[in-house]
Amino acid sequence: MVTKRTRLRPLNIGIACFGSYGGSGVIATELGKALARVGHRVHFLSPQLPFRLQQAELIENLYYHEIEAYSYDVFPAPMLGLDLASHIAKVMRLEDLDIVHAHYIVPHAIAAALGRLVTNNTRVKLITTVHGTDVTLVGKTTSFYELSQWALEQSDSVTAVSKWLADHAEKNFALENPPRVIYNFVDCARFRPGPRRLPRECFAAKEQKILLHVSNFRPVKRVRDVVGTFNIVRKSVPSKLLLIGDGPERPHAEELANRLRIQDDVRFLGKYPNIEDFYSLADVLILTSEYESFGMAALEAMASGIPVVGTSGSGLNEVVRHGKTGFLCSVGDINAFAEAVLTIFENHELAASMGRAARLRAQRFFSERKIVREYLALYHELLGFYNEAPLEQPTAGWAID
Ligand code: GMT
Repeated sequence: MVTKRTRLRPLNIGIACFGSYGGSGVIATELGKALARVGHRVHFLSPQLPFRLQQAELIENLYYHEIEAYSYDVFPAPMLGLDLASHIAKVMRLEDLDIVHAHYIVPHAIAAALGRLVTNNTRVKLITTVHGTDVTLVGKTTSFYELSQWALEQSDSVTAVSKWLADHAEKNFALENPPRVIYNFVDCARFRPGPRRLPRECFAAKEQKILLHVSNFRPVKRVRDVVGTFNIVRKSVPSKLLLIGDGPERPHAEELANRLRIQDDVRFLGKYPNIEDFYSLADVLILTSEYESFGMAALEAMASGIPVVGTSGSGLNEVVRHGKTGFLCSVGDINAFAEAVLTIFENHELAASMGRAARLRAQRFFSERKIVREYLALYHELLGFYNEAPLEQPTAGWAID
């Protein structure tokens, strides 16, 4: 097929994403910032200023469109998705968008598809990146299934953050074509091994190891397994558990720590924006999730040179290499998690070599430069700006164990 050649020019890109804490919003924001830095005009559409934008340097080509949910007495609840669709339509028209990139199906991909429908604009291309529970949970509910499936069908391209998630999306929504896998990325300059950026003595004694957990404390994260694992670990190696983030499971995890009488060695530190500071202190990151489509915390830890102990059987298998950059254990098996953590804590050489391998893997497969280029190649391909062969799909074997 011969594709019309069009001279490359800066693109006008709309990004619809969540602004609060969470991996999908982080990736969307970092992608937008990276695109703006190389000259594209990027319009964020979100109800809250994405938190990674709050910390951003001023970038000339970045715009933020706040989506305010209109409320009216007879509305039973605000209808944010509709406000978003309307704003997307407006920005599409006024800013002459080339691309609308929705991160997470509900409500972003649905609103983007609706926005394009009302503008009757067939030139603008819609890309949906599925991130996780939009496929495995929310999009499957009767509330959202039909609209989610429709939004994916309307998208000119659907991408998934892992092969595992691409398979689930294809199956759950009976997609004609499997989503293209474009992995998440990390800024390897920000997340890097190196000098401690916080005083370690404030968190642990000299002889103690530090086990770190980072999440949004939702049930899928199984944070109580983190506490249960630590309870076993600390009996063999003096250590502290630091937990960063907040969410509905936090009180249950705190209660468990109290019940096990280990609360003095477990610190719940809440939300913290400069998370790289904590990776610079940690000896191991632990993620005990029921599943992760990807696991951003694992990648950030790896880039920081920290081995990861996580669960096997989902997207983490594509991020962490079992036995090389950490260990993967069955969901819920806290004895296996503890053994894995202790193996790393007790073997300095192994810990160091895993940390080095983790850093190299993050740089090689998940660097910002590599992945942003993959997204840009996709944009160009959809707009007919390229007539080169599309980038190859990663196949089992290069990022997947
Ligand atoms: O899908 C979610 O639960 C929310 C989402 C988020 O915004 O944090 O998390 C998912 O997307 C992240 C970014 O792509 C992934 O790193 C997480 O693994 C994924 N969460 C799950 O699959 C549970």
